Amino acid sequence: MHVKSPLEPAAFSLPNLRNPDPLNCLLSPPAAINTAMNVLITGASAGFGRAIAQRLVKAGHTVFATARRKDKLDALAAELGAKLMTFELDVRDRNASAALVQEIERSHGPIHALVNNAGLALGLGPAHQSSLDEWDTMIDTNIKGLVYMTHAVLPAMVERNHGWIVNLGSVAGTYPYPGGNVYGATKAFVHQFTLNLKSDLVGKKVRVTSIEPGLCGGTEFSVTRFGGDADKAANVYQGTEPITADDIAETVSWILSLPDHVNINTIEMMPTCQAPGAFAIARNAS
Ligand code: NDP
Ligand code: 8X3
Repeated sequence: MHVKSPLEPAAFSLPNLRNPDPLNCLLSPPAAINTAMNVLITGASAGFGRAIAQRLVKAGHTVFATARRKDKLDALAAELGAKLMTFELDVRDRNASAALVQEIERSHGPIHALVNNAGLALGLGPAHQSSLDEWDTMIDTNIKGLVYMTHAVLPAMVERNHGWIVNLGSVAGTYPYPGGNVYGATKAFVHQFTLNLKSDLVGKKVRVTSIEPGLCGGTEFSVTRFGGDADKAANVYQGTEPITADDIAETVSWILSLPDHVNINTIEMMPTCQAPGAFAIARNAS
């Protein structure tokens, strides 16, 4: 069953991907989207979340943009118009997360897709010199916030037998690097939680994906990681051509355009200038 938003008429037709008409394929826009949907994005005030919101509104979807900084969300709403609705939300607040999902579904109809994007890294020091408060914040945001939002939307998606949950993981969840300690571990959780959801959802038309990018520039990620030190953050990208937020937005848009029988479990993406590193070996260590 394909569910349409109660707000919108079908703005796009579902492409016939099983028996494509070759001429039609050539003439169709490359990013044909299913019918217009309601999409909730966490962390939409900056970076990936903001770009995803822009991309999906342009594709005809209605976006519920959430984050803590209401002024940034308001600026995005001024740019994108009535298809973007803004809601102040700290995903670490379990009750607020559940209440917001209920309120949106009551007043605007089903949430067809959730993009669990809100997240952060704090610090790049070795574990034995790290701040426990920063570890708590990463765990509370990247793991618990994502779990709260997922728990809030999932039962209704299963009931409707339709939906998407798109999680922002990271290559840091697969490949260890010095200073990645808790940040990388939170993203390993995102990877495994996504796959475990897939197991529970087998046979359902509720799709779950973990997008796991590497070096991405042009967002606030590194500025946040380095406590607001913009110069230190800029050094991370010196001489590189990183992935951009628009690349991530395009990927999310593609995932949401796929027919009901297709689930993308995991997407790992790196810029061409990046690759996983070699094992570290300390020689003559005391
Ligand atoms: P940004 O720092 O640019 O944006 C992070 C977003 O998360 C902001 O909108 C911020 O909004 C929001 N956020 C942070 N904490 C909370 C919270 N407690 N409640 C609600 N929203 C919150 O980062 P990116 O866009 O680069 O990263 C987005 C996601 O992608 C993160 O999960 C990150 O770990 C992941 N990622 C990033 C990579 C990169 O290199 N940039 C690579 C791989 C993964 P506000 O402060 O207004 O609440
Ligand atoms: C962000 C990518 O390599 O800084 O998740 O951890 S990395």
